[in-house]
Amino acid sequence: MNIKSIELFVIKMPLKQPFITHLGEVSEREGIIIKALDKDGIAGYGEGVAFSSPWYTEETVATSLHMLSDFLIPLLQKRPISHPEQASKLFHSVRRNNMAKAAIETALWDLYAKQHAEPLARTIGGTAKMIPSGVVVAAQSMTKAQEQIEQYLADGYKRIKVKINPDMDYPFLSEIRRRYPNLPIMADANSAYTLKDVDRLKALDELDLLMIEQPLAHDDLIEHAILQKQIKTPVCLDESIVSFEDARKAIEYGSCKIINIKIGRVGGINEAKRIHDYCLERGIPVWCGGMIEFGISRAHNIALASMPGFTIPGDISASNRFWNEDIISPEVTVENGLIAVPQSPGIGYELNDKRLEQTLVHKKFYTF
Ligand code: OSB
Ligand code: MG
Repeated sequence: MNIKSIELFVIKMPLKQPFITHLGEVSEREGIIIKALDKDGIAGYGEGVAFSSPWYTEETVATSLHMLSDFLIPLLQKRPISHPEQASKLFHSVRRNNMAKAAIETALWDLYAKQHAEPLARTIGGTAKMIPSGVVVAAQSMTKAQEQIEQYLADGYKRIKVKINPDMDYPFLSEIRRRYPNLPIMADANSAYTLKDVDRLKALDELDLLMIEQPLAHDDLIEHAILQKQIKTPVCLDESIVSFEDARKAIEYGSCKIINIKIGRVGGINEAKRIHDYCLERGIPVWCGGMIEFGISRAHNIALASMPGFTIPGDISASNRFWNEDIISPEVTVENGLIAVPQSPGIGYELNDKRLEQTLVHKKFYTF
């Protein structure tokens, strides 16, 4: 791929308002932006989506930097590749660390698409010109959540996801359902329940939710299968799916009826595509999850979500859902609940150098 250099930028930005779940609160976001430059001066961008602390997966910004600097970039320096699909094999000797792998793999995909002067969406097999956008409400109280829902519906979002836990489930969701009888609503529990809560979860069946996301432990496919047999609401898995193999097993066991695909969590676009293709063949709907990300990752998500199996609106909201000013230009916007898939080469958004500079914590440079 003719790579000349790779640059890593660690950035930090406050969220417009804290993102609150039963696992904790995110009020400031650190992230890693990767720029892969080729010998002709073409730049591909990727984003590392691990958080500052390991609350969602075991990775952090610091572990990602370690993996990138000490293992992944040296592997690429030693053995140049000619297509981003070869990255999975190249990185095979490094176990897990999927978000670190995805950070660099997605930069290679953007670079490859730009080298071939085609939109990334088309390069990876995406067909949709517009994708439906969903938004996540993660607030401390019913009142705050209510305010946010009002705002997001006014902004044009057509699908709402709310975070739930045993202290905020049936009364909360039934009140939202009462106010918005026809709104597509989904609930995300981020593993807040155990099988002892089957009756609580069964009670949600009457609320006509699109799905319940990750009700049980992050690593338990068997108990999710037991739960799914007892509730009508489709179970969707997020944390439990970190690879194609996980997706295959979850479908075979009947652990879920829907899968949330996050490029970072599964280690890159390659693995995301494999999961997508497998699910499409078996009639399992997929949708693209979010990581409170900056614009580069958001742009990769848009390309991914243009693939035909992404039939449910993802957690791909506008840049201004989280940021006063994003690091890309133009920013991602949502109109009438839809996001236009860029038709210019690569991810179709430019890095906003001024904003990158304002939010920069430190940077590293590697030559090839
Ligand atoms: O569980 O899907 C999740 C954010 C951070 C970590 C995990 C999750 C989330 C979200 C919001 O639900 C996604 C977004 O809108 O970016
Ligand atoms: Mg989730």
